[in-house]
Amino acid sequence: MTDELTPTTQPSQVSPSAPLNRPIVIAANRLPVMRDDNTESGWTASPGGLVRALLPMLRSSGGTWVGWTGEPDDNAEPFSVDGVDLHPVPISAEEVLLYYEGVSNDGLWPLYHDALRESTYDSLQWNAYRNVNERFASTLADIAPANAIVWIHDYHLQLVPAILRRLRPDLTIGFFLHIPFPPYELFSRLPWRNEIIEGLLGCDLVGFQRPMGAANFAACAQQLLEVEEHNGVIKLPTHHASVGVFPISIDFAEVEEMAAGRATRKLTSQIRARLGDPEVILLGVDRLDYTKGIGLRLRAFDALLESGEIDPERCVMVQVATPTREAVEHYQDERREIEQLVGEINGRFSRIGLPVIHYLYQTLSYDELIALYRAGDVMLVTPFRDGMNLVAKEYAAAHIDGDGVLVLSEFAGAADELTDAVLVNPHDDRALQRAIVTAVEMHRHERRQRMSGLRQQVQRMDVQGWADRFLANLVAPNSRS
Ligand code: ADQ
Repeated sequence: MTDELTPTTQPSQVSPSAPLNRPIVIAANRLPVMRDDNTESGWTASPGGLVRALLPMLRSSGGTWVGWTGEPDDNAEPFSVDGVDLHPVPISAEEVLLYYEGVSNDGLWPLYHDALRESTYDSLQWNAYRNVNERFASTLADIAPANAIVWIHDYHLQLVPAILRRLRPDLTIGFFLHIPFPPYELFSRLPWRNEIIEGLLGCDLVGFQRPMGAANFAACAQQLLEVEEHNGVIKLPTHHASVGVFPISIDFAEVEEMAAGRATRKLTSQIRARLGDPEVILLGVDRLDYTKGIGLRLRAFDALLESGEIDPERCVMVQVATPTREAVEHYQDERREIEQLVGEINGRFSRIGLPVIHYLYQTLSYDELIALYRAGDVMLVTPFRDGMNLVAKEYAAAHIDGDGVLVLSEFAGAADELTDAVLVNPHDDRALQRAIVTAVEMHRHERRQRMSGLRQQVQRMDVQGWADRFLANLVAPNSRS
């Protein structure tokens, strides 16, 4: 069945068109802002490439972003930040538990990531998910101007497209899934599998990070709803739903500019000095999520210290783990396991004043992060499964010195594009250890050659290009009925 999917298995090719001249409304679980008492509105734009790519577009199209403020029971009125209109959708404290922590982060997240942890399926939670999706859809139906483009983001809002199409058939509706879409064998476990596929098929265009996600979705739609897919288009009685591949990226120019700044250079040398000026700094930067394979890389480092293949007097590891989803039990377990591992390894291989692993359970500022990337000689990105992984791309963009080695899991979406990384199957412990040694020992000439390839790729396919390509495909005639 997936053989018919060849046309959707490459990143979509419709080139970015002229400005769309149509209002755009974005919907995502979270609004792109954080509370900030130092500003007049009390809000400031959140950092991150996605926000930076989409906000200017909203500003120029007079569009709006619809989402939750992040605070339970917040009935905030619509407001503006930096010339962009923001429309809050209220979510109650109970819905945070059921829709957000429950279905989204304890049900869909593990299932969509290879079922790495047991998912919770609970009909009470599902009712809350449906209610919140209905609320988003009716808010969008109320505020979207006639013939607007609505672009919905991620796994929290998979029912919104179909509900919205029923309410407002004049709209052009797109959806982008930031995480993987699982194969039928896993997806079919979901008690609400048909409802989700029906929800997504309400779109004119459904976008995925990798060809496999697009193929899995089309296969699930064919199996579960008996629809026909040809050349990436599913013909439905009401409209045509297209399926495409749009690998997300970062704002390359911005990261490069930050990396080149004097303050960053100073911070980078301070970091190296504080780490004891080691020959090699190995770096990991992730949300503390069980999908990211933090434990795998710590165990690989441990084995290499034990065997003597890595010398603790030459190499140190820095692992930054951002606190995330702390109310969900799987995340509490993961944190305990990682912190125990760090303690055990440091206990055996550190010297007074010189730990072999520097572990931070913190959210850093973007400037600090870029300085850290610059300081890192070897970046370890070893997820079991990841939609894309922007850290891998940020690391390459930050290395304006043209040096540095990226060790990258084949199971991150970024592996499709970043073929100059040292690609590895992180489930294979010996292969992961070998990849780390290869990176540490790599000759300067090869490091520079590979880094140049990585940087060219990320520069060529940046986040603005991603957004332009998605929108150009969304309004292209072949994606509409
Ligand atoms: P995430 O799972 O959050 O995103 P990722 O793509 O790596 O994963 O993005 C993380 C972002 O958080 C990066 O931009 C990074 O700079 C930032 N970050 C990480 N640690 C930080 C820290 N300690 N302090 C401050 N910032 C930190 C989901 C999917 C990914 C997909 C993205 C975008 O799971 O696969 O790449 O969406 O589609």
